[in-house]
Amino acid sequence: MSGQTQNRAVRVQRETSESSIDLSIDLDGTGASDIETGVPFYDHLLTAFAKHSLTDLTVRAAGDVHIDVHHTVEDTGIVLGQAIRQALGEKRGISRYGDALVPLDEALAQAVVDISGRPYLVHTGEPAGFEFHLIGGHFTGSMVRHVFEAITFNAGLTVHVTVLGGRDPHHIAEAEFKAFARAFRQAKAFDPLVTGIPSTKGAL
Ligand SMILES: [Mn+2]
Repeated sequence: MSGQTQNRAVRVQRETSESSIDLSIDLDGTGASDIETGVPFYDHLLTAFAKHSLTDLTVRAAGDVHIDVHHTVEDTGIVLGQAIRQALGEKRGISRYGDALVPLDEALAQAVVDISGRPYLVHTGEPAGFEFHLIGGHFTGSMVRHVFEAITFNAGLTVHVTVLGGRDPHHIAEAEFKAFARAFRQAKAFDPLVTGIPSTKGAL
C-alpha cells in the first residue's frame, strides 16, 4: 500500500497563560501559508518553511509578546511539532530521510532529517554572537535553535542543522529554516518503492 490516499492534515490548538495557538497543517499541500504570530520575523521564517517544504500552514498565535517574544515563538514551535507528529500518522510509505544544502547569498546551511520517532537535535555552526542578535529588532538569534528543539522534540524527528557559513543574521536564520524545510520535504514524501513502514523494527 503506497499510503498516498492518507489524509495528512490536522489542526492543533493549545492554550496556556502565556499563549493561545491555533495551527492547521497539511503535509501534502503546495506551500500555501497564512501566518500571524505577532512576531514578524518568525512569520517570515514559518512562511519560508511552508513554501519550501510544500506544507500548507495556517497559524494564529496570540501571546505575551509585550514581555518577550520567547513564549509565543517557543509555544508555536511546540504546536507545530505536535501537528507534524499527528499528521505523519503511522509513517507508511514515506521516504523517511531527507537532506538539503541551502544558500542565502553568503550564508550556507545544511539540514538532515530522519522521521525516526526519536527526538534528537544536533545544531552547530552559528557564528559567535548570533544568539544575542535581535533580528528585525525583536527576534533573538537564540530562538532559532529553541524553535528547532521545540519542533524536533514534539514531532519525534532526528534533525541535524549545520551552519557552514554566513555573516548576516537574517540570512543565516532564513537559510537554516529553508534547509530544514527542503530536508523535511524529502523525508515526508511518499516513495512508491517503499512498502509499509520504512523501519526494520516495523514502527517509527
Ligand atoms: Mn524556552
